[in-house]
Amino acid sequence: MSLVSSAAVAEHASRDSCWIVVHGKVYDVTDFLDEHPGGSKIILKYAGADATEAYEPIHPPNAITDNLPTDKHIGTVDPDTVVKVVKEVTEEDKRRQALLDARPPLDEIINLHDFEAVAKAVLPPKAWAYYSSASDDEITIRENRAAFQRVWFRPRILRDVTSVDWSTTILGQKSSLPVYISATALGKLGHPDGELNLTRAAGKHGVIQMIPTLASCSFDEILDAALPGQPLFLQLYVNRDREITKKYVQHAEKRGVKALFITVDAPQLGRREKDMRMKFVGDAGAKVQEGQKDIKQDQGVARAISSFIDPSLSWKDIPWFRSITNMHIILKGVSTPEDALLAYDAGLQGIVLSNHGGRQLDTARSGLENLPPIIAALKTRGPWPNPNFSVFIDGGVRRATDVLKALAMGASAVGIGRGFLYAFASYGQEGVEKSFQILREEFEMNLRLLGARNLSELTPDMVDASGLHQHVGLTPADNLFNATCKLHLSSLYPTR
Ligand code: PPY
Repeated sequence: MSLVSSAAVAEHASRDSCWIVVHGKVYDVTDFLDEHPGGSKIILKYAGADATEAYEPIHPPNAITDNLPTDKHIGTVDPDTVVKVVKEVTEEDKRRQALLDARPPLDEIINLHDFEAVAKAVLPPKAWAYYSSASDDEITIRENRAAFQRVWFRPRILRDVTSVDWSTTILGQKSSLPVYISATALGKLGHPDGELNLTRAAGKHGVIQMIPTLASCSFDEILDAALPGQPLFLQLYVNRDREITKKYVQHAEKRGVKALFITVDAPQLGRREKDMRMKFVGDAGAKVQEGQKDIKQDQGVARAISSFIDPSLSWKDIPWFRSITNMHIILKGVSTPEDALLAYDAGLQGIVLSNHGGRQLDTARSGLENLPPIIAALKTRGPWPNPNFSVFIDGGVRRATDVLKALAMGASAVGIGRGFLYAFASYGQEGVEKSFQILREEFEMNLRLLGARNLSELTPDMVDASGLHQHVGLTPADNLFNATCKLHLSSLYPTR
């Protein structure tokens, strides 16, 4: 590859000829401008210059090389011509650093809610908006927490709970917790190591990570960070170009991924208004060019990059997925007994009762509320639990008690997305490890208090879910969070 001087790159700083530098390589993106899922405006902001810093958090490293024909790979920037700009430390940088410095020490973090409070304080506003946002009026995201509060325990006593064991098997893979790390996208918005924080912590503690299609790290970087034999699952957004999906899925299987979770609740992305208001792609200062076709401005980071997802996906595609992989196939985002039975009858290996963390159809019911009718429907096909079909739930899970309720009601395991995301956004890998430690302690204590020595001793009669479908009345306030985390936070960070 030829060496290109910075001055030569700078000559291509317009819509008619647009070169950018990413990771020291020069690319001609002129013909790609209108195809960029995030719109042309954001690329033009960096026309003739280095775009690495903006590119990094929202693209895997290979996105540009995979999408741009090789004749558009111009060369390598001549390092001798790069003017080393001492990056100006802005007021915002200083403010963030002060917030990071003021984080409570990890041993003061005592539950998963605490990570959320710290993440809210330390994350750049755009990252917080993207991660925390949910659709429309954010009713479903609140309902996900509220639903757990409508299920009450019926603990049993005098059962010799000296030793208790909360380990399990998820889709044939050993797991130290009845919890897996659910997929959340764009990890580098929250921490420079992105999803690798999760991979490393999960490997060390015997927890299974579901890799997101839209990770900031590349799929192979994540696999390379895993320990030999570390079980991993893959979340799949199905591409309009099925060949891309086929290659991706088969590559994952070759690298040893054990299960494919196909996202089925996002034919179009929900309106996450907090994210949209951040105008992620239409940043102030972008060079607005004459005749620019840019319909993708001001819509938030998620909507900006979601156009590759195929809304035509249907039940007819299931046999095709079966034909391209031997991995377990699970549908992520099921809400009704009707669809649960269709998935079962299609020969799939499981479903996730999920509303996408409240980010898709607002006022959709919680996974927990959908669990009893779905288990009842599946029981018409044979005894439950069924070793060949798993039912997972996710959404709003922050406590071992949440997990134990779902397991008692028939779930096979439970996914946590934001809980672990906030742990690494605030403290990196150590934060994730701490979150596992917190959950372990909660499982140990709550299994004892419930009178179950292991997960197979959790039975439906250990919960009273009779109020689960009662939607009347106000959503209960998250009292503990309000009373402790927020107050604690406001004393630490009076400006937030
Ligand atoms: C989400 O944000 O809810 C996602 O599932 C990830 C995502 C990110 C960007 C585009 C589409 C989906």
